[in-house]
Amino acid sequence: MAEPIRVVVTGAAGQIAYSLLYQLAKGDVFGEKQPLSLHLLDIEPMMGVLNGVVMELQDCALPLLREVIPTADPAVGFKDVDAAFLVGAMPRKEGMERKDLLAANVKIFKAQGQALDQHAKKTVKVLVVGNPANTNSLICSKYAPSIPPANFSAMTRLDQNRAQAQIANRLGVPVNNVNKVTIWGNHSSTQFPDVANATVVTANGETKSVADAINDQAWLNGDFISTVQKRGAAVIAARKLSSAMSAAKAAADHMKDWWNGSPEGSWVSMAVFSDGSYNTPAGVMYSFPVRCSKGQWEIVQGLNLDEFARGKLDLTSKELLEERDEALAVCQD
Ligand code: NAX
Repeated sequence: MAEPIRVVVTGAAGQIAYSLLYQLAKGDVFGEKQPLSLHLLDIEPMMGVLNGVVMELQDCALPLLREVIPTADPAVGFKDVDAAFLVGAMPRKEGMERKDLLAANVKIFKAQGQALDQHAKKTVKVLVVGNPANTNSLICSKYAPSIPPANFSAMTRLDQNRAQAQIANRLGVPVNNVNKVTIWGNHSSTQFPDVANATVVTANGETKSVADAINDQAWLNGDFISTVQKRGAAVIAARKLSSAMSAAKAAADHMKDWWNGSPEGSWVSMAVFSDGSYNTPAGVMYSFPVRCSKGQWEIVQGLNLDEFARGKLDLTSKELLEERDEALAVCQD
């Protein structure tokens, strides 16, 4: 059997981590033959709660789980890690805009970037979930200069999964019949869920474009987009808590595809450093359609963007540039 890998989850006493840790420990992400040590990082006042999570992980009796290290010390949490799920942050409350969160959370990600730089493996793959995820990831990378920028990403997979599910439900097909759904830009209400290139295997086994199968462009350009954009807020309004089970599943999906390769013949959405592709601002963490192979991602090139799409991409670019400038100002304070 392979040597154990080290995986850190921050915010390990929180609600997303509670769903994520089980998926990691049972092999859903790194494979059923890959043993692992879990590093659980949270803040000092949460150590009692975290101890309960450790007990439950033990009680799951999972053969791949070789070691659990609960800690409030980033030097211990990030020591020699191969993969990092940066979930810990202040969650958005009902009525709170993402911008309100930025100042508080960016400082956490600056400190965690510095700790990753000092203590993690240089090959570590970092997935930022804590909001504002794209900008937190950018700041984290900036303060971890010894780790390649391509090793940092932020999560828009929940948005992709939400979009895929909306299309699948409307067409009455299983969700994995829907392929090539793209989330562009920021994980926020300016994101652009785009199905212009998406395909679906219909109930009678035919492969069609989603646009032809749905045959309702007004819905695709209207309610579909706003439902996906506002889904997080809708879950908060209903549950009085932000998405957790679905967020954890999406984090697992994201890392699994990055680590093992994305599905053949399709692509996935990940926020990664923009290289200016599709006239997006180089240097911000922008969600693109990507293909992953051998642990590397590559932006899918050559997709056509009509005027409607162009406007949406530019809008989310503008927000990401504003967030970047605000975050850099906070970090210099
Ligand atoms: P919880 O409040 O349940 O858990 C957060 C945990 O982070 C707490 O245990 C807290 O003590 C810990 N924490 C705070 N500061 C920390 C630090 N400096 N180091 C380590 N741990 C720290 O929130 P939860 O529902 O788990 O959400 C976590 C984050 O995910 C939030 O920022 C939330 O907004 C974000 N989300 C991102 C999503 C995405 O698609 N990118 C979707 C779901 C979610 O809203």
